[in-house]
Order: sequence, then structure tokens, then C-alpha cells
Amino acid sequence: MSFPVLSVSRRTRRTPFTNLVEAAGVKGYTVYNHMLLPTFFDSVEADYRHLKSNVQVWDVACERQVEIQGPDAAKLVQMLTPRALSRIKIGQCLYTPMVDEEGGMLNDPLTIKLADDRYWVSIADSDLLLWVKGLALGFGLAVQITEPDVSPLAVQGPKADDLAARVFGDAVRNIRFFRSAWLPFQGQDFLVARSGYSKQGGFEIYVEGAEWGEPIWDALFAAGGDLDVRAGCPNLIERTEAALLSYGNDMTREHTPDECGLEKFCDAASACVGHAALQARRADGLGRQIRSLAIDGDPVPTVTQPWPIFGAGKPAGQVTSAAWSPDFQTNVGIGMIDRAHWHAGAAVEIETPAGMRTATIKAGPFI
Ligand code: THG
Repeated sequence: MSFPVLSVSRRTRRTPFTNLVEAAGVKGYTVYNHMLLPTFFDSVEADYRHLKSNVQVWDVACERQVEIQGPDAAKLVQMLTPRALSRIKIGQCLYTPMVDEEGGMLNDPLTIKLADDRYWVSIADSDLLLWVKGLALGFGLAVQITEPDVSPLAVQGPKADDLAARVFGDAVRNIRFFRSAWLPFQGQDFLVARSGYSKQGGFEIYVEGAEWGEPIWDALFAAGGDLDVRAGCPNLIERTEAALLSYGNDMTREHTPDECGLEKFCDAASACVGHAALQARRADGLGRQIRSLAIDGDPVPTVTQPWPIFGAGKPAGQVTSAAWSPDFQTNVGIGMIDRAHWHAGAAVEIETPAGMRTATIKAGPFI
């Protein structure tokens, strides 16, 4: 089948790493926050196998930072999320669902506290900066909101500690999950956090200053030859097994954090602009929620439009991500499913482009 090209222009922003990503043989891109995000290098399945056994370097510059700085920064960040931020420490990262005044999901970023009056909100794929600027203006808050020249570079996989230690020193080994440290590279300090969009472990380097992109990438590859370090990217199979949610795919503004299974990240912080709406929607009872599922049969194609789910022949939700898992020898999926069918073990049917398939709801992620 022939396929039209995606035309690239200035709006489809390149990253500080794009030249090297292309030299490494990137084969697919998607667009995320108006920026290039690689989707595979060898094949999605070969990349998956390598990610789970070695170490990869990922250009995730598209995880843009919304910087909130000023006397009202803490107040504004708390308005964005139902997750309580009162106890966040400097250097800590928190997964923070962000909602509008109706409790609808606007984004699911990591929020990093850099100082008492300075935060980075490391966003998923929606224009959160516009909402944040609107709130600041409307509430007359004393803050500056910018998109700084910061491009995350992830080091992911079981050998990530060894590789990162060779470039940033053994101090990386002491960084706890979702904590960070400022570590030197060629005389400049960079924020290195133990985080990343996989369950294989690793770090994210917040590369501040585009001119540092190529030197840091090159240093990681120079240090990791014997570790079989390769260029990689968030992997559809691995993240679906892990049920790492993808904003715009698995959830949208139509959904509340509760529906997205993110209730444990919502402490009902009353300063959140969506607080009252979320409480009211919660009181009405949850009618649907995200679940992992196993879809029977041969490998399914990629989800480009949600696939209808049927329970006992009636509409029961939709599948929003799916991939064949070599490790689990089944298709793994993520879907939003109605209450009547969301219990573990429930048998449902999925209308895929490859025909109707039986599927089973899982109690939790595959990994
Ligand atoms: N790293 C950074 N920025 C990001 C992402 C990232 N921005 C975009 C996107 N990813 C935001 N979404 C997520 C979703 C899941 C996780 C991180 C960011 C994640 N979740 C773990 C889980 O669900 O198991 C851990 C959550 C927790 O325990 O708090 O890591 O990857 N910089």
C-alpha cells in the first residue's frame, strides 16, 4: 500500500537531537507538542526486545517544559492539578493529572519542583501553556510562564544505570525514583531524574541549551559501545504492556482522572480549579474506567481510531491502544470500559480492523 508523506515544515519542530536521530537511522516519526518524536528505528518489535535487554537513548525533547516562575508559582501549579503538591520537595517529580474547570483531563505531565518559586511541568501532547497563561492572566497571578530551551533526553533500559554513571558519575546510582540531581557534564550542570516513559528503568536528562544536545548524545554513545547502546524511543508494545497512558490516545478532555485510573494521584486538593466538578462527578458514580486487556488471535494492526468494545452484544467501551506482545504471546491493549464489564476476567468482543476478536479484561497492567 502506498502512503502519503507527512509534510514537515517549521511548525513540525526539529529537536537538538534530530540530526543524530536521523544519522542513527530513524524510520518513523509522530508529531507531539508540534515536534518530531521518533516511533521506531529497527522495527517496533526489535526495538522492544533491545529496550528490555540493553539500554537506549531517546529523543524525547517533545516532552516540553512549561516553566512557571514567580511568587505565585506554587499557587498556580496547585490550581492545575487535583494532586496535592504541598509536600513536594525541591528536586522531586510527581505525576500530576491536570484538569479544566469541568474536571476534564487537559494533560498528564510530570511536575518538577526546581525551587520554591519555580516549577517545570513536563507536558504530554496538548497545548497546556495556553491554559496556564490564561489562568495566570485571569487570576492576576505574579508568575512568568515560558517554554524554556530544555529538551529531555531519556536513557532507558536495564543497563541505564551503568551507561548514565559513565557520563554523569556514580552519583546517578543514588538518585531515587522520581527524584533528581544536578550533575556535571563538561563543566555544566544538568538536571538528571530517575524517570521515563518505560518500565525498564532509567533516567531523563533535562538538556538545557540546544547546543548541548549533540555533545551529550555523543558522550552517551561513546561511553556505551560495549553495552550495545542504541537510539530508541517510547515503544508502543512496552508502554501498552505497562499501561503507561498516552494523552490524546487513551484519554482526552472527555475523561476525568478517575476514569483514567489516576484516582491515586488525586488527593482532592481543593485549590484545583476542577475540584468541585471532580467531586460532583465522583458522587455521581464512575460509569467507565481504563483497563488493560488481552485481545485474542493474530497480531492486530495499530489503533488509529478507537475500536468499539461489546459486552453481551451491546456497546461497552473502546480500545485506544493495542499491540502484539512477543513476551506475553497475546495482543495487549488499553481501553475505556463500561462498569458492567470492567471486572477482571470479563469476556468482551472487540471490533478491530482485522475483524471481531474476543478479549479478556485484566486486573492490572501486564508489567
Ligand atoms: N517524562 C517526562 N515528561 C513526560 C513524560 C515522561 N511528559 C509526557 C508524558 N511522559 C507524561 N505522561 C506520563 C505518564 C506516565 C508516567 C510518566 C509520564 C509514569 N508513570 C509511572 C506509572 O504509571 O507506573 C509512574 C507513576 C508514579 O508512580 O508516580 O512514569 O515520561 N519528563
